[in-house]
Amino acid sequence: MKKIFSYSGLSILVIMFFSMANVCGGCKKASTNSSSAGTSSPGTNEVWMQNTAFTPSSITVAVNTTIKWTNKDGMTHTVTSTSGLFDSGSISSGGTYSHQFATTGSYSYRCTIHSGMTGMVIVQ
Ligand SMILES: [Cu+2]
Repeated sequence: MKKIFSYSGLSILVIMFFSMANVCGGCKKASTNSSSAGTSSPGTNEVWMQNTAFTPSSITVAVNTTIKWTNKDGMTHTVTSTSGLFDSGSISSGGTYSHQFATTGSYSYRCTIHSGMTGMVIVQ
């Protein structure tokens, strides 16, 4: 009787260990997924349209770099050069726009829908 008791006690410990390991594994998986799917900041040569603003509002890149804008908002935005060099047209929620900058200079742009939404690309 005593042997059976200790055996079942061990079984419970083993079961608890594995279920805890599974829970931890699930936690790790969930956090990895959320960090890859919903990263909190734009990557290199990326600009986000988020909360009716360009983030970063000013980006500095080397010549011939392609910058990618991604609309993270639920509303439509545009990426429109104030000098007429580039214009994305309407970018709906989740949409992207890319433009390659082949010449050094400072290029300001804005969203034509939201007047306070401005950004700058500096090409060196
Ligand atoms: Cu906008």
